[in-house]
Amino acid sequence: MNKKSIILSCLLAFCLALSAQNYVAVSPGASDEDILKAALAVRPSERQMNWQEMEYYGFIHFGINTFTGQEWSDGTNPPELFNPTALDAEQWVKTFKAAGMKGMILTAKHHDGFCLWPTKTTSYSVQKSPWRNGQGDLVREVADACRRHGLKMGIYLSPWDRNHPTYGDSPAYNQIFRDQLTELLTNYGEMFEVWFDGANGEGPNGKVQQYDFESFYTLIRRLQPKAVIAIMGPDVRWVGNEAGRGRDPEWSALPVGAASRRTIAENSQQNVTENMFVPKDARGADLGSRHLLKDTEAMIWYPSEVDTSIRPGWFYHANQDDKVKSVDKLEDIYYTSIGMNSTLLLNIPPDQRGLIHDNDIKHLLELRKRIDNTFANNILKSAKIKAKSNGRKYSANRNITDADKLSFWRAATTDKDPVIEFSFCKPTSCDRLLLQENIRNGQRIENFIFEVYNNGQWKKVAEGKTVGYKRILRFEKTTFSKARIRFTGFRAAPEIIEAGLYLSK
Ligand code: FUL
Repeated sequence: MNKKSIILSCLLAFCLALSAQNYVAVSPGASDEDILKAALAVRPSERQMNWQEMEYYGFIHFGINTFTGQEWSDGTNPPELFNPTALDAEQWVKTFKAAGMKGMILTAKHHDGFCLWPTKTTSYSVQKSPWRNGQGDLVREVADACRRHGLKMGIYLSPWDRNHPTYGDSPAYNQIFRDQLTELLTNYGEMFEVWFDGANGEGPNGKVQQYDFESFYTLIRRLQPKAVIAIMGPDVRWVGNEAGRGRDPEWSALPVGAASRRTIAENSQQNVTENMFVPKDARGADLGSRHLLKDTEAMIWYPSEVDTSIRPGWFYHANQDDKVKSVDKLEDIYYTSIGMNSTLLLNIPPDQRGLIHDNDIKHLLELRKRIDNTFANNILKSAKIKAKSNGRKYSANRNITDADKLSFWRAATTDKDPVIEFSFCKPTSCDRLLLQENIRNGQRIENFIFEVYNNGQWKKVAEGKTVGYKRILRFEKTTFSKARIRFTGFRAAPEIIEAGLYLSK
């Protein structure tokens, strides 16, 4: 790009950021066409965009359960049990960095109510534990290590609290929860994500707490305007299962009902002993295709996050040391999350020493190696690229292989069958297609087909529905000297920011 187009692109991005709207109202009785306009008008906010670009980050589940072998404890375990012998947050952060992750989300408080920082809101915390003679602050240690190594930090704070005496007395507990948020969001530097779990296993005779979520959101926006609020929150959607799988189609532009807290809570895991990492409905479900938009009051930008654990449990259990997910399985998860228009939040639970186990580290590093090797060489860089049509000033050519977030190809608005064609001087092999849509201008693509030309004819190799921020298709290794992508369904002229063909290693 020359100087002038760089300045223009920056200006454009600035204007878009100012006008980005992640909520677009639809008037009652609106026509299909008007609803579609709203679906196209909805855009990621700047904080959603920054979060989406992180792609891969990790969870740390660590707390009182680490020392009792439990997944959900009821808040009665004595705090004295919390006693890691060699805790080293640096080791966690270095492992995440080496794995290629961009951030770390720490369970500051899980459902049992045990707080990993010396909070003023309860005595059920590290202060009452022997760890660092009751002087420890794990949130501080993680925050410091993250800053030192350039990893972003996020906080998981469970709304469900099985220890706090005020839980169930709605106004009193809401104030406690706001106080906890205030402590976490003012004393530890910048946070990129606040994670609110929808799980609650109180059962029919349990306590009923009416959470004042709106007040939690207002507080977070004030204290940490850059942080996204996930799951029981307006910015980031739980993909709907804990098995590491996104959908096809995976729409980020969705009818507002997708953010209903009631539905999220109802679908959240209710009983950890059963079906924990078993895929539920997410695979087949479709949340945002055209026929599902009817009667919506508004469209929202609500992108998906895939959360899953590297082990069978969220917390560490020594008897799961040989059950760390295989590198093949983790690689598969990479493709069904990051490769399916979602971010990946992979849980790595430290052990009772307070260290990440060697088995987990080995698989994480091996995964990174595979991904890095596979995506090191974009074969398209040596191709001649030609689009059937180009929107004014948006030619396919180098724009889609230049790794520039702002330069892109757009098909002409009149083109009913947009195609980008690639030709190579010699036969070339690949088994991965990567596409990134210019989501700053909304999510548009509904269907696409990848074809190669051999023996005088075009043959379909793979196809997908949505693209969104990033889509990766896997297929059998195929050799060709000409290939093309046909966009067979779209809501407005497709815009591609990056495209790549790769051969897996
Ligand atoms: C679930 C919780 O119940 C699990 O224990 C874990 O924290 C997971 C990330 O979310 O809803």
